[in-house]
Amino acid sequence: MHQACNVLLVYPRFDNPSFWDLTAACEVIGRRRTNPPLGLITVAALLPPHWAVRLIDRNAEELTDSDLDWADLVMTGGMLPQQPDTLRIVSLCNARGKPVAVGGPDVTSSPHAYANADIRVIGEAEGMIDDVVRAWNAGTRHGTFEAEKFKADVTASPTPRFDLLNPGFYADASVQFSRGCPFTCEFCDIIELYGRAPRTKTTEQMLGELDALHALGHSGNVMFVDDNLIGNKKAVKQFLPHLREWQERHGYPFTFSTQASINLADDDALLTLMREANFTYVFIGIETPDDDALVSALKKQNARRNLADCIHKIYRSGMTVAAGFIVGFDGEKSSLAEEMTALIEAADIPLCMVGLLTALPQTQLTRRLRREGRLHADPDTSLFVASVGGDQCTAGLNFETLRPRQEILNDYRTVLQRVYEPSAYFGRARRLARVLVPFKPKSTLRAKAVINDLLTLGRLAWRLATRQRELIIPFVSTLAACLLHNPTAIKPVIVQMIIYLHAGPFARYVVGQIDQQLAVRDAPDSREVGVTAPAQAKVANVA
Ligand code: B12
Ligand code: SF4
Repeated sequence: MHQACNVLLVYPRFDNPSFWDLTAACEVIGRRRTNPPLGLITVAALLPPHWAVRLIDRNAEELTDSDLDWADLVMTGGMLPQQPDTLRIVSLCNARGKPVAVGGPDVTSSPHAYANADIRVIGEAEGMIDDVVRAWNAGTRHGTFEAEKFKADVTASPTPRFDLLNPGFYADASVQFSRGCPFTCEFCDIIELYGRAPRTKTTEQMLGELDALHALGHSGNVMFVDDNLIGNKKAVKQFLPHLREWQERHGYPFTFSTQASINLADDDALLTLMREANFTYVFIGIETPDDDALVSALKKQNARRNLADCIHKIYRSGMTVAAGFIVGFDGEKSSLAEEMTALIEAADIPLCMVGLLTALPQTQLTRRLRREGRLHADPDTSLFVASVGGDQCTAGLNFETLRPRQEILNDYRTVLQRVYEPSAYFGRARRLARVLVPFKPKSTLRAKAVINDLLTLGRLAWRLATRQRELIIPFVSTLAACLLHNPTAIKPVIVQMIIYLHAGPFARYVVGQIDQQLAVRDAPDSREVGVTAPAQAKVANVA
């Protein structure tokens, strides 16, 4: 029997401020969030077609009583920093007697945290959601459904329900080509959640997803949310020529961004294919310049190579690089702050996400630290977010460190302070402007895009004039240098500058939080462990 069901998908709020919010940058471009909830809209596409589905993204809009009244079933869940709000939504539903199902990466890593949800879905939804629907239709309102690990057939994943999104909310659209990564980095939860054998969608599927976005009127940036787009090089090399043809056929409506491992720089053919498909931005996990630390963290692919040269090679193929760095690895030397700052400067990377090493639930790192008796609270059994805050900037190092903790915290604050000094950040943006060789496809001029760019420039000028005047000189001088030396790089360089509106003040906020941690530890009665209390304070108008 075809039972109807009203499903309300709710994407929980991120409570703590983060480098990744890019709040001020989103405001300037007139959007509310960087990315849409691709997991939930994928789940929506897997539900029976006659079920009515609505989506509320709590990061962009309010969840009201009437939304909840409409629903027969609420489905929610997300990533680790969303755990507190997911639990809030569960409580809200429990209080109203409204059945609630949870799923997504954090439910998969920490199912014990979600014991109050009526239905728990652990793992990837493809191939498993049918069981949930069957049970629902049979009248079951409680249960835990667990997918076999890494077995979901992504070639059977339907086009996500992009139509459920309010396009005005998001800076980027998102698609996903592959799940999983072949490397073994000890701290990484990707390989635990999605496996080490990357599973890829077909070319037809991907082009179908782009057709759907295009038909909905989307233009601008599309993020390939793969953790490592080049995890299966053979598959991506087969796909990219088709992506280029699609772009040519449609007048290059999209730029693309993604995440990749550093060995991208070793492959000229791959760089060319990405350039011609119009990839303009890539995030790379560099982590640390310290070879010993890289080896101890099992990130050997980054060790014993000239990392700055690799990044410059990527710039020459037209892609801007943002990078992740981690402080606090075992084996790290006391010269870390100097070396990390020097690498960031030599590689001319403006946007660097620098965090403290965190033992995440269900990772090799957590298992090793547990064996060594070094965990402060076990992330696999405790309420991890409650114990560390779920934020890897101010509340990392949730274990006994090998180097003295103060030394690590001092190094961390030194790196953040130096690389986010306006003169340092804008200096790197100016050097980037000289070396970047952007791809200039013969794209169709779109009135909507031009109007959006003009509005962005207007909002930027207004913000600088009214709220961040100290940045007027760095902005204007960087713009002038770019126009003088390499006007083709103007757009990516402006983007880097807009990002600073959030990243600069946020870095200063983190430095303040670390100073507080250091002050507590330096106090005569401070305990040796446990100064990992989450920074509960909000970044009140950081900008
Ligand atoms: C894009 C992305 C982001 C975007 C934002 C995305 C968004 N919508 O808001 C940005 C770049 C901002 C971001 C930031 C962060 N992210 Co992030 N992110 C991703 C990434 C790369 C892709 C997410 C995605 O769209 N996946 C595609 C969908 C289809 O997969 P999925 O979400 O897993 O959904 C499937 C299943 O989980 C399930 N499912 C999902 N939801 C639900 C709900 C229900 C009810 C059901 C039944 C099933 C279900 O069905 C789907 C189909 O199988 C993932 C990694 C990954 N491969 O997924 C990390 C990931 C989710 N991020 C993660 C983390 C930790 C972060 C950060 C904290 C960064 C950091 N490392 O410090 C920040 C936090 C930001 C903040 N503001 O506080 C972790 C989460 C770990 C965890 N255990 O929860 C992941 C897994 C990777 C990682 N290790 O970095 N992220
Ligand atoms: S390269 Fe990135 S995604 Fe792959 S295992 Fe290492 S940290 Fe995880």
